[in-house]
Amino acid sequence: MTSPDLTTSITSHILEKIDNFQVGTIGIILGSGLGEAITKLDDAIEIPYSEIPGLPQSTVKGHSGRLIYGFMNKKPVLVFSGRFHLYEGYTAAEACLSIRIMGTLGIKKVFLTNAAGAINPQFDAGDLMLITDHINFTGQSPLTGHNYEEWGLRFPDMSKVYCEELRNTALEAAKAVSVRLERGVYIQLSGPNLETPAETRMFKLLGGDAVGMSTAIEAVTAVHMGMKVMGIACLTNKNLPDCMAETTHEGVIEQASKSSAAMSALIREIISRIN
Ligand code: 6GU
Repeated sequence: MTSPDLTTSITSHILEKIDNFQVGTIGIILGSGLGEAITKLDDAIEIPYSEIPGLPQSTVKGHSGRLIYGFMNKKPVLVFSGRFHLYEGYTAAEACLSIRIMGTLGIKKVFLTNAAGAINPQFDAGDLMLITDHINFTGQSPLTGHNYEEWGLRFPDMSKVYCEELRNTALEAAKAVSVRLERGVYIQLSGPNLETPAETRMFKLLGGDAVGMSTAIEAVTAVHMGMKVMGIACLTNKNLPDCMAETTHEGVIEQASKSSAAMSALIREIISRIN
């Protein structure tokens, strides 16, 4: 169970190790295979998840499980390298604990990244996709159960989940660093199995451009806490219902890792443009 008491106890452990934690810190969650996307932070402090009591350990290969605080172009960032997924058995609320921690620390802007399958046939493996909106197809909400008023409203609005200003900044930044950045709707599934051709066809009909196993519930949690959200999917494979290629976790990680440099350049440029 997550609660303000639990997150406050976790953040006090974190703040013991990060004594210069600054107001205005940007929060970042790195998805599968993207652990290398943020390596060179100035004055970096690294804390393995295993050293933070109360934090679940991420069990997936390609997720290194550490918290990194440091500076990028003099701007403070807190990076969760490794996330918690529904398919590991966590509840939706537990899977979003990183967001609750960020909110409790006073973080107001969060960048969510992930590895996703492209279902828009115009998109290529290796492209990055700015998330314009999402469909939470997991059947679960991270807000199920008691609502803590100090966190947010019982019935939060979801009409503007992905901050328009951050999206515009991302598009300008992508141009500046010559990174191809598609735009589209991300569908979150619970996983861990990938999709059948019939499911992929359905998700296309529903208006999806990419599918994955994270992010939407985190975005919901962040909006619940009043944070501004940006999402970037790294498209690791094409999911075409009428010529289905096999997708392997190893292939996903390999492609995400190849796209880490572009993701890193883009995030750095976005951060340099944020006041
Ligand atoms: Cl094709 N599907 C899902 N659900 N998640 C993925 C993926 C596909 N590719 C990377 N992550």
